[in-house]
Amino acid sequence: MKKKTMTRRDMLIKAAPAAAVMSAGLGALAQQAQSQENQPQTGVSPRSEPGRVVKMMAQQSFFDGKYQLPPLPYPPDALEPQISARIIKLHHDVLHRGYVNGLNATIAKIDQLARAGNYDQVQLAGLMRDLSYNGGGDTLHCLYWTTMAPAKEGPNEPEGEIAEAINARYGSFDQFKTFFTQVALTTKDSGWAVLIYEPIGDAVGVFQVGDHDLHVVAGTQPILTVDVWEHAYYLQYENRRGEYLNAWWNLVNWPAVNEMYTFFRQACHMASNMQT
Ligand code: MN3
Repeated sequence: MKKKTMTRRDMLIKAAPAAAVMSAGLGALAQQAQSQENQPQTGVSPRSEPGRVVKMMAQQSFFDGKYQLPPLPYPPDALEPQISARIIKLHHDVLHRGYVNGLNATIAKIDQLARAGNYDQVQLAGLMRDLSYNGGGDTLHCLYWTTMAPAKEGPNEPEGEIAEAINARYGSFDQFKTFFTQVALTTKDSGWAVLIYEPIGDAVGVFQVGDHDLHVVAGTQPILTVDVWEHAYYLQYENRRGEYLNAWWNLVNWPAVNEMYTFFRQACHMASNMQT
C-alpha cells in the first residue's frame, strides 16, 4: 500500500497530544484523569491499561490545584532488606514532603510576581531555580517510589516492550544494567540516574541528573529513576553507593516501567504516525 505523504501541518496535528503529555507535567495529567472520570465510559479495552500507573501517580500527586505527597505504594518495610524502613520513612515522609511543599510555595510566589507585574530580577532568577529544584525533586521521587516493588525470588529483569527497547539500544539487559549503574556511580555528590523515553527518535536513553535538576533533552519522559543522594542509602550502606545500587536492581518494578514506556510511546504517536 502506498504510504500517504505527511505534511508539516499533519505532523503538528499528530504531535499535538504528544506535546501536551510531555509538557503537561503530572498535575495536568491528574486534572485530565479526574475530568475523564466524570465522563461516560466508552469501553476501555485492556490495551489502554498502560495508562494505569501514570494515572494513579498523577491522581495521587496533585489535588485541588496543589501538588501533594503521594502515599507509598507499599508499607515502608516492604523493601527490606534492600532498603530499610527507617530510610524509606525519612526519605518519603520528610524529605519528599519538603520538595512538595517547596514546589507549592515557589509556584505561589511566581504567580504572585507574574500577576503583580513587578519583577525583581534576582528574586525571579532564584524562584526559577527553586522551581526546577523542587519540581524535579517531586517528580523524580514520585517515579522512584512507583518504579520500586518488594523483591521477588529469582532474577529481576524487564519483559515485553521495554525489554525490546533496552536491547535495541544497549545490546542486552546486562549491558544496560552495567551502563546505568556506572551513570549512577559517577553522579557527582547528589543526583540521580534516569531512564528516559525519547519520542522523536522513538528510543530509550539514560541521563545523569545533578541534584534534582534535569540536565536532559527537553521533551523526553523519565520512566525509571534511582536516587543516589546520600539520604537514599547512607543510614544503611554508609558511603557504599555501589552496594545500594546492587540491592536496588532487585527492587525495580519492571511491569510498572513497561506500563509507563508503552503509555508514553502510544501517547506520542511518533513511531506509527509521524514516520509514515
Ligand atoms: Mn531523595
